[in-house]
Amino acid sequence: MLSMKDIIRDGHPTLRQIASEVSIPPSEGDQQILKDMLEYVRNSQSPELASRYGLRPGIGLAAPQINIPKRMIAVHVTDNNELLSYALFNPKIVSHSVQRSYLAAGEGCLSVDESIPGFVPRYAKVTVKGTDLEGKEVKLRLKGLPAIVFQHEIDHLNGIMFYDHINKQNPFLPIENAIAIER
Ligand code: K2U
Ligand code: NI
Repeated sequence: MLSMKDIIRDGHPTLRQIASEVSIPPSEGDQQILKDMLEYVRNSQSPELASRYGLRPGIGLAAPQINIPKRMIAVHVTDNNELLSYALFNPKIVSHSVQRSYLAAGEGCLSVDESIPGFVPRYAKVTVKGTDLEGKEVKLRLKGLPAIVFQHEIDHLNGIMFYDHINKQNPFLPIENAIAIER
């Protein structure tokens, strides 16, 4: 079972690497890693397990965060009472809206211990393609918080941290033509 000791922190070079494509069909080893990542995200949202194992709650996790520079992400998020739970190999944003969105409360990251305030501009809608644990191609059309989570996680595969997107001069500068999303 993954825990916080497996999660590398800001400053570790792996977080700034471009992660490598996973060969498909995925190996048993890669499948196990991705299953463990999804299990972490699920466990972290259980107050009992989170406190018992000292897990910081997360709604997503990318393999570089556990020092594995491979293109694998896990997302487990409830939005408007709908649960989206995905473990994907080689996720890719294949199209996106012009319109932007952002979390009104800003973003955090399991690999960043301190809070870094500011608006993080994201695409309001994205279409993501990837391969699931069974090796099947999936295509997801996402908006709202799920769209933000997937962009946050796919950024991790490209060595991008959420705070890279924050306006340095004015972190809370209103983002034009953007939807503010309350968590
Ligand atoms: O990748 C990660 O570090 C997990 C991130 C995912 C995330 C952060 C901000 C916005 C979207 C995704 C977080 O630690 S998950 C914590 C969290 C929980 C609920 C809402 C937002 C962030
Ligand atoms: Ni993160």
